[in-house]
Amino acid sequence: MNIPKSHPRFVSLQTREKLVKGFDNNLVAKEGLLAHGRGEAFDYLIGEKTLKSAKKAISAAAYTLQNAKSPVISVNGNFAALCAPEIIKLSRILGAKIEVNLFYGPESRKRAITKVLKKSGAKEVLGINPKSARRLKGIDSARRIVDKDGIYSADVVLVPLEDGDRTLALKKAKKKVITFDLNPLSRTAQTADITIVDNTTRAMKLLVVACKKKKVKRSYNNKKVLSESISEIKKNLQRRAKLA
Ligand code: PTJ
Repeated sequence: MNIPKSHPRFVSLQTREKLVKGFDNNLVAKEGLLAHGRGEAFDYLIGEKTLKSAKKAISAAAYTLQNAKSPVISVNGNFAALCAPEIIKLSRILGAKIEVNLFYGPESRKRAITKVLKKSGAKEVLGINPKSARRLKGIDSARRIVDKDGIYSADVVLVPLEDGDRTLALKKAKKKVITFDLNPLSRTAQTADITIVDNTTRAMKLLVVACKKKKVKRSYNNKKVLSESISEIKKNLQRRAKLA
């Protein structure tokens, strides 16, 4: 296909390739490929660009992360395959810990993800040492195992491509949850404190830039921003349908 490199479709195809490569290299779960497919469909509806509402959420996320005492970036297979350099940059800017936490959790995949993060420059990656493992209440999946020095004691957790159960469990454990989810209606999107309705590939870059700047506190209401994102998607679709 002859698509210009700057075209969103080209970027989307490149992203798909990264996921497939991540699967071949034991970073991404089979289910992670399915999750990506769902994400692609929502990204298409969004128009494959960052919405105004997502920019508001990114700004609020930056303020919250900058003011956190013990921020943790939780990493799963898809996030590692797509955003390893940005994860490292963000952790350095914020002094945030990085923890591997998987839904489908064979230890070999955790080790492969840790290796990629270290290759990208991470000094320390939590989530692989059984001695510091603790259980988070209210979760049945492998995600319940967290590190005592990481997610277990964090006040703010950045979680990509989540499952609703863990977001709820983290909130019950009195942690602030910031998530990326292209689906504004997902349980995670609706439960998190701050939901960035955008592709991690675009939003992580913007979050890194935002966290470098001194942020001022602004009032933020996640439900309101989520409903703004739904209105923006609706308008986008109406505009595109008229053009067709
Ligand atoms: O932890 P792992 O590596 O074992 O894998 C966990 C997966 C990703 C399989 C697990 O979290 C999962 O099943 O996720 P779900 O329930 O399918 O939810 C994924 C959500 O993320 C969906 O709402 C997708 O629309 C959205 N999504 C997919 N890709 C992206 C995304 N959101 C932002 N950026 C993306 N690149």
